[in-house]
Amino acid sequence: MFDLLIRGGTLATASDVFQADIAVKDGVIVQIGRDLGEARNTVDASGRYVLPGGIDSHVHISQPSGEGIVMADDFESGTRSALFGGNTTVMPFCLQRKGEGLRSALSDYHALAEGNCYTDVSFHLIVSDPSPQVLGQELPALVEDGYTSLKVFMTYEDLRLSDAEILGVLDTARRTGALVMVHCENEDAIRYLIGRHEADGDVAPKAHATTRPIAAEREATHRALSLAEIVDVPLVIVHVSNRESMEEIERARRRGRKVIGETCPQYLMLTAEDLDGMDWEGAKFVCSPPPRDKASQDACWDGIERGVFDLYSSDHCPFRYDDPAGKLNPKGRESFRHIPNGIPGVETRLPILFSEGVMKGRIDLPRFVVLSSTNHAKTYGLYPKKGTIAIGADADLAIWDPAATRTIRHADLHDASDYSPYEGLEVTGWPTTIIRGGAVVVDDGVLGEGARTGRYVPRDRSSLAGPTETDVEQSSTGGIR
Ligand code: DUC
Ligand code: ZN
Ligand code: ZN
Repeated sequence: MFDLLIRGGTLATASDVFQADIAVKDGVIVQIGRDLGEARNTVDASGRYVLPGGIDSHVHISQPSGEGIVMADDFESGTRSALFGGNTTVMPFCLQRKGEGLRSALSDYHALAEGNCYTDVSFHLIVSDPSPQVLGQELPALVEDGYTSLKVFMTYEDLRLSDAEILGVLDTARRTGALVMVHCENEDAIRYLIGRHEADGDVAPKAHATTRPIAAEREATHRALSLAEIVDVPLVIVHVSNRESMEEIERARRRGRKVIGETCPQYLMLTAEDLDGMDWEGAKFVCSPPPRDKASQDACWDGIERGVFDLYSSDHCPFRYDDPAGKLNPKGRESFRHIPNGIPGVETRLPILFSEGVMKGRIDLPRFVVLSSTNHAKTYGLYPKKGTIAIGADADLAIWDPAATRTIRHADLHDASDYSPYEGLEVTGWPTTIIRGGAVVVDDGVLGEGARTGRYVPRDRSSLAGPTETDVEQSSTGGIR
């Protein structure tokens, strides 16, 4: 007797689309085929797609922000929103504050997550203070413990690392097998431009985009890739917004570098014009790097289609708009410089890619699976336990109704922000039933009892980590095969 049977659906993996039933026992897929037998519970998936549960490997939840600023989502609301958007695992960032150790940051972060998650969760680290103690002792021990990825920033006064510090982090990554993600924007150039705009009294939200030009992102991308080449480690370039940065990634790959590229819905769907809203409404779209123009959108779609991008993540980083602790904080009303950076999107990430990508014929279903789940698992050491439909894999599944049409309204979403950047967007296709660890946690749009039982998942080292000599196979475009 199985615990669960999912009958009659069309399954899709990173490589195949086929009709089959799935049998689940003890949270794991145990059979895939026809006439599998009896189960305690059955889900009828006929007329729907059964896909690996989405993995969003780039989200921010309960992250300490500027003074007086509070992130809209905690683990409860953030993972609930993720779940309704077709995700069964999310990977938020645990931020190390300057002077703080990584272990103490992690123990605080675990305490926030414990008992509050609707999806499984696993944590990246943000290293802001790479002291000898952190690089020599803490980080190597934490990689052993399953914290196998970390992010560094080239921008933000309180987070940015110098090139020398980044080299130190990369060197530790090479020794330990950690995978490094980089936020690529040139802080000094941005500071210079902010100063110029403020001197001219040009302080509305739109100036956020003009003070963070493509050249600042492209230069930092080139520099980060060069530093990784000097140390000989792979690199994840996160939230890429434009063609010039994509070209840096492709050039590095042609030099034999292992580079993983990520883009996000905002670079496919928004432009800098959205920051130009009346009454400071443009603040709703302030994120970094900023959305660019139509040509950059087209370039990012091209990168999705051609494999320049291996990962498509939300970069969910939610702040409420009409809130003194959010976008309209007292200083944020005075200058773009004080508007917290980030936008919500964990629930709309996959419906947008499904509708704009699959339904509009830009990508096929296997590529959707690759971008939404499989490559996240492969990149960050969760594969093949997660990210695919296979015997022995966790029964983490999203059942999509390809005929469901919706107009995105924040009122229908499940996060704790007070707006969606995609309000009014019409989409076709929605994940209606979600199975996590073999439990039906969303049943035809209704949250199941006991759904808040997501677990923390320690991770293996990425199969992509380590020096280039121990190369894994990359596709013709240099991405993950
Ligand atoms: N970088 C992110 O990855 N998310 C939000 C803000 C930022 O700068
Ligand atoms: Zn970033
Ligand atoms: Zn982010």
